[in-house]
Amino acid sequence: DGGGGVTKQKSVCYYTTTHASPTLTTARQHEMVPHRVSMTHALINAYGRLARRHGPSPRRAGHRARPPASSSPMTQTYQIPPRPHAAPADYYDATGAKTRRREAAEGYNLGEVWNERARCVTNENPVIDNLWDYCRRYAGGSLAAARALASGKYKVAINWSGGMHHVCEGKAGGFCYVNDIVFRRVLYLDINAHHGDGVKTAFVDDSRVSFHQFDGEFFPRTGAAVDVGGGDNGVCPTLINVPLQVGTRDGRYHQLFAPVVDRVMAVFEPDAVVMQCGADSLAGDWLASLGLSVRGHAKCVRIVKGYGLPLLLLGGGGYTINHVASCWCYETKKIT
Ligand code: TV7
Ligand code: CA
Repeated sequence: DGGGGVTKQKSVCYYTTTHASPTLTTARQHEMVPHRVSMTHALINAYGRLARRHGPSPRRAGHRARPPASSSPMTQTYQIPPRPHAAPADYYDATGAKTRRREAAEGYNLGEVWNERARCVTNENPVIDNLWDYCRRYAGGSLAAARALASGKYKVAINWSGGMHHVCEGKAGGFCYVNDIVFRRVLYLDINAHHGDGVKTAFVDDSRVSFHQFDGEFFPRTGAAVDVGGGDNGVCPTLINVPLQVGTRDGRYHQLFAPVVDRVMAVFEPDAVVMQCGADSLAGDWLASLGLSVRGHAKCVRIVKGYGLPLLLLGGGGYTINHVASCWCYETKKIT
């Protein structure tokens, strides 16, 4: 029970993963690794949105941390300790155990692997320092956030360090290592500029909607409008793709977003919503070419919040990092 019927809950539960220092080497090793999330966190903090601190101290924080029973706005930060020079060449298997076996890492699409389509060795999911620690913490934040919603004490939960929507069937992909999105009996909405391919199989009995840049080339190339799934012989499909042209801006985006979401809400009547708020759909992103403004991006969040369901907000992509921090800070402010 997501506790959707309880009217008294107003509070927002906030989790994130930050780095102790923005100058950590890990911050420079990988596109996704969290300098931009630290920036977001610092900005939110600077705006005074994180007035009260709860939960374990950073030393003890981690995936075991439990949300506090308080109903006031709260923060919980999953701090990655500064150990930049630890074990650089170690690979990690699915259980987190270290392995130096190259084949094992390749099987999980980790480190330097041969990419058949690009016909070259790629390293998009690099084995960064403290990789497993990083995964445990961002996924732990999403789990704790989901638990906070399920407890009925919170109406909205946020984890800007989560939203890793490319991980599928034990394979890292597109800068993502552990899928923190896969929950049952919920509506999944994805406004990241990329198609949320990694959650497709897991949400086949639920509902999943991704809005994404689509031109046949853009990573991961999937997500055409005809590619719907689930449901009963094409009736009431549970997987819905909304491909968007390069340069799609606020007006056109919302023209699609509002009615699609409204119809999905009416048909599926979800008990809870997980929303991946990747900020690479903003104009001027370094990787993607959509054209949302910060207000336009936040309007999507506002539209979804308007349905009053327990709502889990996750981060995701976003590669022009000052835009990312502004966007998620603005959304945090608007929702609290
Ligand atoms: C959030 N696009 C994740 C989005 C993942 C996108 C890709 C790059 C890229 C990688 C780099 C780099 C890049 C300018 C862009 C097929 C390839 C083509 C690597 C040269 N610059 C999210 C993943 C996507 C790495 N991958 O949804 C090092 O862009 O297109 C691809 C794959 C093979 C590898 N080559 C690119 O936003 C969860 N990568 C610069 C340096
Ligand atoms: Ca998307």
